[in-house]
Amino acid sequence: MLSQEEIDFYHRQGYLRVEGVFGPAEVEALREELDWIFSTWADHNAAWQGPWREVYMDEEQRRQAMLVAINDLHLHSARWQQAAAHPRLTGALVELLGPDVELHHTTLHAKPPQVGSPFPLHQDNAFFAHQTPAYADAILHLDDAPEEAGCLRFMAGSHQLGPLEHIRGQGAPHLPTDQYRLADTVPVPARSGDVVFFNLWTIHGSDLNLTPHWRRAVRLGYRDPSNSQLDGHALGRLGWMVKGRRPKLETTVGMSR
Ligand SMILES: O=C(O)CCC(=O)C(=O)O
Repeated sequence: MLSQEEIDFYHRQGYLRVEGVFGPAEVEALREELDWIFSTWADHNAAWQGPWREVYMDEEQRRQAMLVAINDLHLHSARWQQAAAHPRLTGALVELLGPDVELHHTTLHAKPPQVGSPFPLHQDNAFFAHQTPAYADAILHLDDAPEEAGCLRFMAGSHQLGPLEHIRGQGAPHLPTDQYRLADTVPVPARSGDVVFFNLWTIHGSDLNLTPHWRRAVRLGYRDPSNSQLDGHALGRLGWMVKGRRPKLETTVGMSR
């Protein structure tokens, strides 16, 4: 699925965009299902809060910024559960993580036209900490995401810093804005059907969606099943094996009973 060059790039830079993992008809079917999720389960008032907003947006933008989000859409929709086991997606994950791959969570982040909210720089480890970096997030794009639409942005190679202290208790966990600046990140524009993979420890964020179009993306988090979770979302929950087998470990054996 991936070339050796792509695998090396992921390990060196901490992220990787893979084009056309999902075909146009597959994307269209998932978009239709998202319409239903939008009108039934999704939170339409999910923009991240915190003092970082003063740095990322002017006053008018702060008043208008919006995000539609929901965690674990694969637990609400069979079509999304099937998407999480897509052969090209899981084929790439085996090459990044090894033969055994467990789905940990899914999350929708939909930025509405013109007012789609930014994300402050952070590591996802601050939201679901694990013992090792053997964890890859895969962001599936349902719409084209050029730079002006608030595409993902990464601090290249930052996963090598390991887990960092985040500012907590003031909205969403985030890194100090004076030390970690969006201007120092690499934008990774993508097309619908592309998947951007990144390491749990890679620093990332994104800017406002200023285009007249939605920027809908779903994050699917996968781990080596022997990588124990320490804290955060879905702690204590066994995930679905999308490739290989779960090793019998002290830490997970009790969770199966
Ligand atoms: O969707 C985005 O623009 C950023 C998402 C993000 O930061 C994340 O999924 O951790």
